Amino acid sequence: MNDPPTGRIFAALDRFAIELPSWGFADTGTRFGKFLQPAAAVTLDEKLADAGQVHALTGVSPTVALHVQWDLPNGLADVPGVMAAAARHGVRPGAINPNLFQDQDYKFGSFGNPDATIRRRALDHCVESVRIARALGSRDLSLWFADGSNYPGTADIRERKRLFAAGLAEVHAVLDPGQRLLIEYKPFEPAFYHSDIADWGMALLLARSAGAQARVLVDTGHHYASQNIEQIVAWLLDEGMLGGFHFNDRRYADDDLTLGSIDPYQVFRIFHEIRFFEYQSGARADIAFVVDQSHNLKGKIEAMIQTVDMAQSLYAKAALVDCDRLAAAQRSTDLVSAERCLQDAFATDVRPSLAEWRTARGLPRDPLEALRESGYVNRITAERAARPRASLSSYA
Ligand code: RM4
Ligand code: MN
Ligand code: MN
Repeated sequence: MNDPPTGRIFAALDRFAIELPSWGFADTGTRFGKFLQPAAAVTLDEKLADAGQVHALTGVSPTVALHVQWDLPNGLADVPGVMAAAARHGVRPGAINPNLFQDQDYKFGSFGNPDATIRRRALDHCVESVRIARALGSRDLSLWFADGSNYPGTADIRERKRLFAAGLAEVHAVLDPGQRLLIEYKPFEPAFYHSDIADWGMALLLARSAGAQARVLVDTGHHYASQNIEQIVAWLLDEGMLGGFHFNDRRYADDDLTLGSIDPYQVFRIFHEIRFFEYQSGARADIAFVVDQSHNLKGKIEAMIQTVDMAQSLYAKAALVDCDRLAAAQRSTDLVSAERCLQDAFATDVRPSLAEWRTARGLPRDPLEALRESGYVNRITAERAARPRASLSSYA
């Protein structure tokens, strides 16, 4: 095979960015427990410092998604501190995630709760989160709901659907013109009988009814095992309703493993659908790429650099699909040629070009190696092991 076209790879990498989740640097775990890491971030300053480290070494992760309850427990009052910490660590606040699932009040749901007082509380929290996003200069309010029920007959599914539609419209009404409402879906967990926003169709209907600035967010881990995620992506693109991703990999359920660790071809196929859409429409898809992972066993900063590196490689591979050839092969139903367009691109080793791109941009050729050589993890391990952990109370 010929050498990969460097120009195409560089052009793709120049426009690629991926947002990191603040909670990806904290101790998170499974429902059976957490394995604590001495280097894990506890404070927001530590989370932003670690994210800043990933961005300094990769150059493509300038923003950090924040969870209001975990990162801004005092709400708007925490905004100046967050801004100062972000600036100190060379990153910016990204998507703002209200927390509508941890408080005891939310036992029977938030927007779908039969109790109007609790629904009000959830709505007020979202409205405050929009204000926080505005004050931080963040564009996206990213909503995930744990709402649902565990047993047949225990919830009025249609009534809850209407409550969700009303609640989302109310939140949408307080957005600034440039802001967006991203609606994430998930088929099960923590609810095990019905989830109020269980799939992309439900999220799409709710986004449509909420208002013009609402979009669907696809978390790659939030599908049944054999579901065709790239088809969902293609449909949402065609409807102008794809707002963003939460990237992670999985083998069984919502495993939150490192992107591409189980099935890199899946991620490649998603990127390909986006690139093919852009090729055919001539428009740039306005999509937020965000990581949503929980590294229970791996070192968190290393895992995050692996993720960014994997995302860049797969995005670069997707840019190598010869779209002219592919479109012609599809039109003439030359199945094997069409399929090979994808397979050839996926099989191309883009690592040398990626290393070259990094050198050309003044970044380390191998960010993981650079992290190990920097001594950063050793330093924070010593520093953080020395501080009291009593304040570690929230999930992340
Ligand atoms: C959910 C979902 C959300 C994330 C929470 C913590 O499964 O993926 O995006 O914020 O977990
Ligand atoms: Mn998610
Ligand atoms: Mn999830």
